[in-house]
Amino acid sequence: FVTAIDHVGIAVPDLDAAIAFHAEHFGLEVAHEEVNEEQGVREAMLRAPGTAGTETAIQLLAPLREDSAIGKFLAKSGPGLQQLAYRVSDVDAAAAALRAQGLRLLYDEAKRGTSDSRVNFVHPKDAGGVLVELVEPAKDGH
Ligand code: V0V
Repeated sequence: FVTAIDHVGIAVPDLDAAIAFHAEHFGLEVAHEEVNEEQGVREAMLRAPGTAGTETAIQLLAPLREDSAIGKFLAKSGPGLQQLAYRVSDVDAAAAALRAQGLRLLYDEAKRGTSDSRVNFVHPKDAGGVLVELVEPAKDGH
């Protein structure tokens, strides 16, 4: 049910500084920026120049609060890779299939992700130490 690698997420203490770093050294461009209050993040999606918008993105995640997922991750592990996100066509079906295989999903119901996508996560302890996100993009093509 995975149709693509949607993005790789990096926890950063300062979003603007991280955007500038990736632009200066790697030439990545900001395709999208938003605040997700529920997740406690300010985030940016970066892409290589000239790519159409469906290729794998780099997601920079900065905490809005110390007690958020990213705030806790930074306190414990410092800046670095925080998640791997698989694109799926139906996040509810994907979550149900993985639950049936004995993996723990973090949410009973999908939550709102970037650009009105619907997301759920596999617990990192059930996925080889990797926080795996499942992303169902919004139907209007965001
Ligand atoms: C924690 N652990 C990780 C981890 N975070 N391992 C790999 N990758 C990570 N990102 C390890 C941690 O070191 C512990 O290992 C163990 O898992 C349990 O951690 P914990 O301290 O009990 O739990 P917390 O409080 O650190 O929470 C971990 C979880 C939390 C994964 C439950 O981060 C969470 O709810 N994440 C999902 C939401 C999220 O990440 N939101 C921000 C991105 P030891 O020490 O016991 O061995 S928002 C987003 O991506 C959006 C909006 C989007 O893409 O659309």
